[in-house]
Amino acid sequence: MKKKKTIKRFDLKTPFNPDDIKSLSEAELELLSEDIRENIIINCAKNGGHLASSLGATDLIVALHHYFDLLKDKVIFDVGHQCYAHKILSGRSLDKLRKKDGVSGYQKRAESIYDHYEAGHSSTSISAAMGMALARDLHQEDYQVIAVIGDSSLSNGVAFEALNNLGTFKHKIIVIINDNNRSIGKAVGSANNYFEKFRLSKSYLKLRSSYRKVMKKYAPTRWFYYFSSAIKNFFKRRFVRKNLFSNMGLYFISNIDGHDFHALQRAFGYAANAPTSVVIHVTTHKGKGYPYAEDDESGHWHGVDPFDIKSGKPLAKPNSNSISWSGVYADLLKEKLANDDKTVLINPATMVGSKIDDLLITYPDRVYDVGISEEHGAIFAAGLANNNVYPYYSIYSTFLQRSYDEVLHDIVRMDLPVTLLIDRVGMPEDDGETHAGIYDAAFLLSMPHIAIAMAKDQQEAHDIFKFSTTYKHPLAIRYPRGYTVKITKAKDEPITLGQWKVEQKGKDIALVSYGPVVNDLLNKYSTYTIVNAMFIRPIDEKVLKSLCTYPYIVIYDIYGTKEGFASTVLMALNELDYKGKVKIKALPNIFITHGTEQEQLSACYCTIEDLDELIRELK
Ligand SMILES: Cc1ncc(C[n+]2csc(CCOP(=O)(O)OP(=O)(O)O)c2C)c(N)n1
Repeated sequence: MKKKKTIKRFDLKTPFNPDDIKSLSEAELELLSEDIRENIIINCAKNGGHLASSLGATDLIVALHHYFDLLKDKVIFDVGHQCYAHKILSGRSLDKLRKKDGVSGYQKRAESIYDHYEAGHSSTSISAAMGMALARDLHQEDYQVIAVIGDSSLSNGVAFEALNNLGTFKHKIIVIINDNNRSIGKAVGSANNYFEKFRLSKSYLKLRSSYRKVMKKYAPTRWFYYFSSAIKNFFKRRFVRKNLFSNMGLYFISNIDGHDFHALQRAFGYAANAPTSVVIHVTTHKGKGYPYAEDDESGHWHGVDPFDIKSGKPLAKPNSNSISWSGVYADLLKEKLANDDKTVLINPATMVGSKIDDLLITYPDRVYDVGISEEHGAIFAAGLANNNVYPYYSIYSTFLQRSYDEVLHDIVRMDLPVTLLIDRVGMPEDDGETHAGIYDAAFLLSMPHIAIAMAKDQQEAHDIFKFSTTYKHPLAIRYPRGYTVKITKAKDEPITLGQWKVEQKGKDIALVSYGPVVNDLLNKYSTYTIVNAMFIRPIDEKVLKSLCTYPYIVIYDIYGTKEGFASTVLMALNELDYKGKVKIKALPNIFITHGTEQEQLSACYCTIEDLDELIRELK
């Protein structure tokens, strides 16, 4: 009797050997995928991370590792947040995912020879793949370059610019569109509607997965399954309609079920052997394998903090005495939208993180999620302001980097009353290098006259926001991740442009800082003067002048690089001909690897203890 082959499970507690995947059967690949998903769930529950995207892309990544030689062939994952299975298959452990000394949450060249490019910001993969393909051909080398990009990342301008070039580009790449019909939350815009034509529905994917399982179980049905698939594909290729991609001159393969290894391998086969660039449209189910994430419409499971696997509840207990900074500004926006029917709010694809997604439903005509379109969002705001509607542009500090030119060229140059609400200022924490919120202050300060403010607590946030409602010029309001003490009701304490506050009067040393860390300084030091520079620009010259009698002035900034606020104050003191000694503890202009806020501040020599040491050395 023929011995039945027993299929093994995969012990992913020890590093996976990348070569082992090559000999696996389709049934074994399915089991491997299941085991990888389980490992991803366990490690995201422990460390937090981009759970839903990574679960949805697991089968696709397993198929890529099985078909291609990913040491030689170079795969670029757009953003990189979905590549956890790739990390596991290239022998890495997620045990300390996004923790100090653990693996990063994105592709990272220093981490593995299987990571050929890096990202964190979206929509760069096609351009990068094209550059790498041209370099390959100039070097007369032979390998595939593959860009894996999500449907929402594809809707960004950078990706479209790349596709526009790709149509006439002679150097072959493979683009895989991982279409799960989701962004962080709901996918938006007409590009998303366009994919609807090709998309396989969730229920169809589920049904097809069960059908596939049943049909593949026995030899005769297995044979019928493959035969009928081949006939279907033959006709599909002949009768598929002209579409955006084929009109651009690209070879387009659509309707691939991203959880069907057989279909994926066939599509990869066509693409690998095609003489020109190929775009493969793959439908996947975001969150696959974890029911809460599978059914998630809100975007909660896109990126999560540590949670209990069984209940899906976050491990951190809510604290009724505190409120997140995003929540503080979301509440202020809520009030403003309710009381002023000319207020418009714009956000590029981070509504969930900034806690303003519910406003989309309440004010569909005045609240816009423009998708991953940071440049467009800024100019859209400029257009509104130019026609006397004063918008709020809510955006993460790190993604504002994408809008640099639009803020400078459109908003600031025309002196338009747009208020930037800059979320996630400061240390990038788990996300690391690509997501630091520390560069915006310096680059905004390089532009003429845009006012920049940051509150130390909820009351001040209220005051600064109120100020924004009457200020008729460009204004940037910055706020960090994390939480602040919740107040029941803010008082109306009007502030003026450029106002600083002397929070505490002392002697010998004047400490100048801003933002929530001012509270820590007040807790730590009772004998020094502490100045809260609520406006990073314009600076309060009157207060600064009054500090010139001190022998020492110490500038402390943990929310921006030293080229920003610290340099501005230093130059102002120079103009005032200050005769004392100035010391600066501000963030160095570096890239900061993932870890906790404290670990990162420590790596920047910018903790309160570092400040304390500097102060002790002064005396
Ligand atoms: C330039 C930029 N803007 C915003 C983000 C935040 N972000 C990370 S993933 C993501 C959604 C990506 O959706 P999609 O490409 O469809 O991939 P999925 O997670 O659904 O697999 C967003 C908006 C980013 N990384 N880069």
